[in-house]
Amino acid sequence: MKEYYDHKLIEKTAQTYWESAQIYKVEEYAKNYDGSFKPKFFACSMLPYPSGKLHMGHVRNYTINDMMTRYLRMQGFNVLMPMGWDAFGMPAENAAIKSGISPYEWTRNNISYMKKQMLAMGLAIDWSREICACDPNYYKWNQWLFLKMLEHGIVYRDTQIVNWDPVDKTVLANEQVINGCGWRSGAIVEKREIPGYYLRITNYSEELIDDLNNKLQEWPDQVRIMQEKWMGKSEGLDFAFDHNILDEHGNLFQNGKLHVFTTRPDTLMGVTFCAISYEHPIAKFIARSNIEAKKFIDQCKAGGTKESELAIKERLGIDTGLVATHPITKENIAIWICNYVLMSYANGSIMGVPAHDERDFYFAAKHRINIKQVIAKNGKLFDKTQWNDWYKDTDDAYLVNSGKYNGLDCISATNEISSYITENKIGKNRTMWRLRDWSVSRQRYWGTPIPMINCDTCGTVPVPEKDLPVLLPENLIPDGNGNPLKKDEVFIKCKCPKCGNNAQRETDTMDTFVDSSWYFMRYTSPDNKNYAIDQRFNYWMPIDQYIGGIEHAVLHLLYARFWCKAMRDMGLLNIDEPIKKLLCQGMVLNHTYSRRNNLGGLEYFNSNEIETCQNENTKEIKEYKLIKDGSPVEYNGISTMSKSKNNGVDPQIIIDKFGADTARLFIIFASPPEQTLEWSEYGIEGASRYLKKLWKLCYTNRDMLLVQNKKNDKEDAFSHANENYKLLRFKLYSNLIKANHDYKRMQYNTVVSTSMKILNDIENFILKERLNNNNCYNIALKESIGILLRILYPIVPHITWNLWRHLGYHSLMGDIIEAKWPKIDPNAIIKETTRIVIQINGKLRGSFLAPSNTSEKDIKEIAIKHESISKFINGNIKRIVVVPGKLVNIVI
Ligand code: ANZ
Ligand code: ZN
Repeated sequence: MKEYYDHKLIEKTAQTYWESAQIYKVEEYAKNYDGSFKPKFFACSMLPYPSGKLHMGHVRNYTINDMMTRYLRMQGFNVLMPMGWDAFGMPAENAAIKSGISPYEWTRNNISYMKKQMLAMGLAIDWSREICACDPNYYKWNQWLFLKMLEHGIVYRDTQIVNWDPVDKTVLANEQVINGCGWRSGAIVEKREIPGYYLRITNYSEELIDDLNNKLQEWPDQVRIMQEKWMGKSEGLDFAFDHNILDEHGNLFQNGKLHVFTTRPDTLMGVTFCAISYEHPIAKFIARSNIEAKKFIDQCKAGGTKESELAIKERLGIDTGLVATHPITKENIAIWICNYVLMSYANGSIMGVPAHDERDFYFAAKHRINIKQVIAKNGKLFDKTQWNDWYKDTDDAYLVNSGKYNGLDCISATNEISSYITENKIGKNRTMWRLRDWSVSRQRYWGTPIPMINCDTCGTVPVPEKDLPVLLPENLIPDGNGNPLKKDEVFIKCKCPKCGNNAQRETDTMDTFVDSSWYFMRYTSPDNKNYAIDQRFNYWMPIDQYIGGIEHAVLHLLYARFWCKAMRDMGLLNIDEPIKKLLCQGMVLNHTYSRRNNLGGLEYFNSNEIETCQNENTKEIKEYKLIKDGSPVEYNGISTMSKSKNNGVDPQIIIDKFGADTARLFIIFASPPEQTLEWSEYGIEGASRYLKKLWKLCYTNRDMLLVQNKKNDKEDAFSHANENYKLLRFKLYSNLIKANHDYKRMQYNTVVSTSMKILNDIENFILKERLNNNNCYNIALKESIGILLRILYPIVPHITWNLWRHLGYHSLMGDIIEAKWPKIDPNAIIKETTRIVIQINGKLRGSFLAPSNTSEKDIKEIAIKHESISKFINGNIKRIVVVPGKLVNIVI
């Protein structure tokens, strides 16, 4: 055992052993010594994208997961902590464009570096189950599942609208469109309609919402609310305005019906215009003959069409000059083309109620369309020149200017108007969803090839199951000019499985969210060559604890839920939800510094480039300077660690300098898992000091700790137990109770503070008792350090694993990972002894310790014989008064 804490040696020794003993490999149906089955626990982190190296967010995520895994394992669970790589996706293609390395090579290099880092962190990962999305053994099953879904009608083909860069002749992802222009070419991006594949997630809308509330009670509310909003269920009325607009063949558009959806049927009498999307068939038709309309539509096309983009846009529109008939009043209602009506929602056309819908209000005000109040509230005055939020309220409101509906409250009016509409077959009640089917085709190279073949005679034909996987060529290097698969003859050329003629392979690949929708299932059966998942799935799934960032609250976590339900319905598995409990760890924050450069842009600096200048007297920070040039920079407060703010801390530097245990201890101690974590150099040093102190204490007392206590030594110790010994045990077990409680509720940061208290208590005990160097002392040290090491082990596994061995615990209780979690000694936490004060004629003369249940008679006897008072009494005692558990007063 080395005298000083040599983190490099300690961590290397532990990791080498763990690897050689395969200590984290888990098998299904693991048993206890008595033959009973251990309960299983599947603890999983969201798999990382192999971007190059681990960042602090990863380190935090996996440390929390690792701590949970180790703790539960000591609690007797059979715990699976797997890891994988979300290895397909755009950054690899971008890196290829920039540096000419193939996405395959770039990804593989990154994975091997990041895996090394994870090993250096000492994570308890079962690497035998490692999954990599770009490995054919994995994506083969993406393809297989895709084909199954096609068979079951969950996959279908339809047109999709994509961003088309006319210069680069390529489809762009949304994030490659910057201000409406291509990121590389700068050309104005066009919308194009091309065929693509969709997954029918909307078939599951109801179940996805219901289960959110019924089955996912252990998910954070925030995530459940975000998913619910995203799915956007709304109940309303779908009905039509009649019109007689003819198309080029002289037929009525949509049978003379302009369908609209409203959640406010009670406002029907307040309609003063109708509006259609610029993508609506009537709008497109008008554009052929109406130059103004065409100009307006082109203008809409150029801008973004995402809902979030539309929300911040000015309400623009153009009057078509056409009209439709109000279903109740039979008035003519003007039809406008508006930029805020979405083609992708409901019917792509709306009834405009400017008095009670804020968007319609601003639109009408701008275009001088009549604003007709139909909802009123007592004591409120309606002002047409200004929007007021009460205009949209339904509580305590009633109808006005609405003919026979006047005076009704909003609910009754909604019911009556809806009944009129449905009874007269003008429309129906309808539930509308914001959720769209999932478009999974990507016009990119680095993804799972969609297993379809396009044949001139037979159309689209699925690749036969026996021909899977459709291998993705690994040697291509994208140059930014379209999908390289399109130019790869070897890939494209194939025979049609139906007619045998020459055909072409589909070059679109799958959205990478497909990979992440079920990878965690594959962890259960990673080596099965014949099935995506096997019976081992039933043992491990569902995930008991999933850990990851809140940024995945919607897409990933919704798709994963859908995927599981779709597999269930295809008879592949029998659970409804894949994830029982979810934890979203907080972000890691750090200080940010910046300065404007010559070009006027902001330049950010890392804290290790900054020097702080303090006022000599007050010690207050006066200014921040860039070390390099000595000129001042501005301090911008703390914000999320990110590349763009240059405020990241490289975990590798911390590991090299202080060791993984220090990094882990700091991360766990700095804040509870769900909260944000503020990075602190000072905190890191504190964590390192604590570990050094622990090492030193164990080193100094190693001889004592190595003594093999015999059973009668322990009995002996109890009979000689003094006050300090009992106090130490009392505190030790009280702290153990607290640590247990905090472990269970995942309040990991306070487990660390409890461990710090325990170490202090041990140090204090040593100071007081060192000279009494007896059996009692040895036993106390051995017991308390043994417990401390186990409490700390899940957090700092390397140092504790080493100490456990060096101090001989190993030979008594086995490897620390298999060691039983310490049990509470109920005797230790009873306050056994009390201090009794001795008074003579009411004056304090001494005290002594006695067992709490000592009888009055015994207390009197001890008091009389006590050395500190014999000199006062000389045998003439008049009376003795005992207050049990507190004092003895001797009257002389
Ligand atoms: C008249 C009205 C009056 C409306 C009123 C609201 C308030 P949610 O709740 O999100 O489902 N709408 C319908 N289809 C639309 C489309 N394709 N693009 C843009 N807006 C559309 O929204 C339903 C409401 O959004 C509908 O109810 C409709 O405006 C509008 F005081 O009809 B409402
Ligand atoms: Zn064919």
